[in-house]
Amino acid sequence: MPLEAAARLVSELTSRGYNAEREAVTRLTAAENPNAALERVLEEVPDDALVVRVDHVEAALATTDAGGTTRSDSPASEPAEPTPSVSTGTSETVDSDPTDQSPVETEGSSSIGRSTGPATAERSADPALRSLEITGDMTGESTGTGEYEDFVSVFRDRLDRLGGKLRSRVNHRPATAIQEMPGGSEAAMVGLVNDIRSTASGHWLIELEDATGTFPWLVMKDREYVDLVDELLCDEVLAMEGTLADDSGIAFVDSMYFPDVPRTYEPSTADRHVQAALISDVHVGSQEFMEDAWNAFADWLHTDQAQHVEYMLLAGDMVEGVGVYPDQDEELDIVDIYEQYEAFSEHLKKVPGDIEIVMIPGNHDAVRLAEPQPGFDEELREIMSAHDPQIVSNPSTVTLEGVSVLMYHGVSLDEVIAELPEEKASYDDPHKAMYHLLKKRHVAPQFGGHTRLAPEERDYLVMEEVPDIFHTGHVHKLGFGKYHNVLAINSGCWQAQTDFQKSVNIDPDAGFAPIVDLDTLDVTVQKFS
Ligand code: D5M
Ligand code: FE
Ligand code: ZN
Repeated sequence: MPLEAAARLVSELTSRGYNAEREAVTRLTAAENPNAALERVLEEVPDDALVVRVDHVEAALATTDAGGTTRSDSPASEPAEPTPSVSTGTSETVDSDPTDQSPVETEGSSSIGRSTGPATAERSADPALRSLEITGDMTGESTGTGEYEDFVSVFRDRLDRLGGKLRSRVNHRPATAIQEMPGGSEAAMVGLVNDIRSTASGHWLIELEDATGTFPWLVMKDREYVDLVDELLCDEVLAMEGTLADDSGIAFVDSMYFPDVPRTYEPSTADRHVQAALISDVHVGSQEFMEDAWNAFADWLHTDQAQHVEYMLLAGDMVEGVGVYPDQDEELDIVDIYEQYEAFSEHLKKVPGDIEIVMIPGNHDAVRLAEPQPGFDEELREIMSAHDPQIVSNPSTVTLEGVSVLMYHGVSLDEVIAELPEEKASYDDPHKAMYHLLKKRHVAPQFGGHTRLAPEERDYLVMEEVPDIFHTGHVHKLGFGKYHNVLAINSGCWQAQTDFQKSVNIDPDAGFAPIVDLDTLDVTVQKFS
């Protein structure tokens, strides 16, 4: 079983809301039919379990012949491909199809520099030229009580706001009104994807839901729109147009529309040459935290070469945290969470004091795991106060000299990568997974049994405005490219490969700092490892 298969199994597990014990993954990959074994485990694992443990796997393997003789042809058995360590998405062609079948990236200039750290220079930035505004920070605004009504209002808000981007594009009717229309009528609906099923004859049935009810839409296997079905996620908002069947019980899809980013979107740029470092996943407190690389980065920031870097954005996982994944404690260098933040603060102090820092939390940080995640509490803010960073929620938007940057840690990327076909989203091209979030105008569309979503009155995860830059982390892979002129950039990490990542063949891009020119939105990658 190639190691690639283990990574696939892990992303499949994560997409269903489970973390995994390393040994559990090893057992699963060793089964003769790992996919069948996985399905069996998922059926048998208790509803409230968050972690798939080795005993779950053993129990499932004992009660099944999932170890049987046929090997599935799922992607899990594909051979591993050689992977470039940095993916910059410069190779795709521009697609002018107005139906928007696939994300498009345009070529941005980029280069990778090996930073050796020339002599330290005086930084001469003029803070008076700067501007930094935060929007969408929900810290202190949480209204959720976890009650059923909160789920109703968060989805209603999502449908209202994302539906608003679609309603002018189709002649839509509520689900209940469509049910009453005569057979053969043309109909259109804006709704949340409630269910996606394949039919016995290979067509696709997509159930859309709006405030009045649900209606089933059939995508025929020979229609052009069938190519879009494999990128749909449950709970995303879209519009469908089609023809009602004779009995009006179903409609045949003729077109599909996504909230999307307009193809003609023109991002704002800064009026002067100024740069921002977009990083994430520092993981201080882990034995794998790459202190030398971090120090080299901090030293470089003091050099002439970095004199235009006036902003630093940190997209989560400042520290390694405690108890985030099974067996994580075996790889901790600092076991106390507060001491981890104290150490992180010391590392942050090495960054030139005049650089403006904005940070959001990630899944390893000491805030609630469910998204949106509020910014750190007072005690942690106090620990990190030396550099006076702006600490805001995950997600939040920061506008730097007119350039809006949507910062989101990126946990949903695991899900997008697991659900979509390899060529549309993969760990090697994390920015392509981000394109799908832009197209859906939502940072974490899918709400599954275990998806960590904190229902609020408002859906803070909706991308109301198109950002000029979309910045995520989490998957520990560096990749960037443009989608309808929006720069999508997933920063790498400052943590070398952990034992778990090794066991599932995740090869992180560690010790890179992507630097964005805010006047051109060009990216340069500096390497420090
Ligand atoms: O996760 C970094 C990446 O590694 C992200 O793609 C999830 C994956 N990962 C790491 N450890 C686990 C376990 N134990 N189960 C499932 N997935 C895992 P980060 O959370 O940023 O460290
Ligand atoms: Fe991380
Ligand atoms: Zn993370």
